[in-house]
Amino acid sequence: MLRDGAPTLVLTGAGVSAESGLATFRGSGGLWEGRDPMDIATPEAFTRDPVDVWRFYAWRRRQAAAARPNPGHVALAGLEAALPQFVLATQNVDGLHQRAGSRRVVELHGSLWTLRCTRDGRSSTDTSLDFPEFPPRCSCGAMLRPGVVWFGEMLPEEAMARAERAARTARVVIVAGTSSLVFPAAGLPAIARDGGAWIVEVNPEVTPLSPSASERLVGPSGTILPLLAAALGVASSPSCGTRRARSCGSTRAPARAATCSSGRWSISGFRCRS
Ligand code: BJW
Repeated sequence: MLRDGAPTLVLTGAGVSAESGLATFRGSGGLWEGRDPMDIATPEAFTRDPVDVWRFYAWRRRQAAAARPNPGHVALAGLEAALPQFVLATQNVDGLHQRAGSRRVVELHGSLWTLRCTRDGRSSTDTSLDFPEFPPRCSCGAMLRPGVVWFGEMLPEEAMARAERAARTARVVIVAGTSSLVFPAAGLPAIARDGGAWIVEVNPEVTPLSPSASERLVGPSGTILPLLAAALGVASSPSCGTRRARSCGSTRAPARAATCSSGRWSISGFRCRS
């Protein structure tokens, strides 16, 4: 289907950035291990202690800035260049997809690199790593907040609408590096499945999506996604992550796919379950 240029939606989560050295949210070594996420990722927490919340996000910004896109990010940028109808919806806020060369990125949970005025709601891009004070202030004097989506907040309307549209029209959905626990993002594959799409999950662990996935590619996305791209003739060398990826993402390479027992392809070396 991918070789035929079928409309494709990719949904990514924190696991895709794990091999760039960024911690995931849940599981062992998770970002909030030992600390309840609800302590930090809620508007209530920000109201209660904006300085604490801001110190956490300032640390996240420094981590993300120091990280490099990994071969999984680069492979997805290559797929975008190769597929005419391709949408990448990410729950990640780190900006690594864009730094790998992806252009059609829908940021469902906002961005670490956007700040929002708590008075008038206006957003601006800001990449600074040091703030003169916590919380940082807007020019109007009001507090700025991180431009991310916290629990209990609505997702950006346009981003969600684009992702839902892509889910309704997709024939292939690749769900990579997400625990599929957080809604409404976790509901996108079901929308696509109801429309008859083929759902491929890329994850070393079982998730709530696993039983209903059409195919499971069990392993790290930094290995599997480049093989998937290579199977389509799109190379994504690990070194691409440190360069502008659009040029290297579009290089042709020999395919390395084998046929799976389910009648579809699988990637040699990885388990394929349907
Ligand atoms: C690898 C790997 C490798 C590791 N390769 N893989 C329906 C039912 C129940 C509840 C709700 C519902 N609808 C809405 C809700 C409430 C809530 C929700 O979903 N709660 C659940 C916890 C149950 N949702 C919301 O509040 C959302 N808002 C909303 O719906 O508004 C309307 C509404 C409000 C209230 C009630 C009803 C409706 C907003 C959600 C915002 C999420 N925000 C966060 C923080 C963003 C800012 C920040 O980054 O700080 O987003 S929480 C956090 O979780 C972050 C992530 O984007 C998100 C998802 O996590 P993700 O990416 O899946 O990471 P992990 O760590 O969970 O998983 C990593 C995975 O990678 C694992 O599976 C590993 O195995 C794997 N992995 N290494 C591949 N190398």
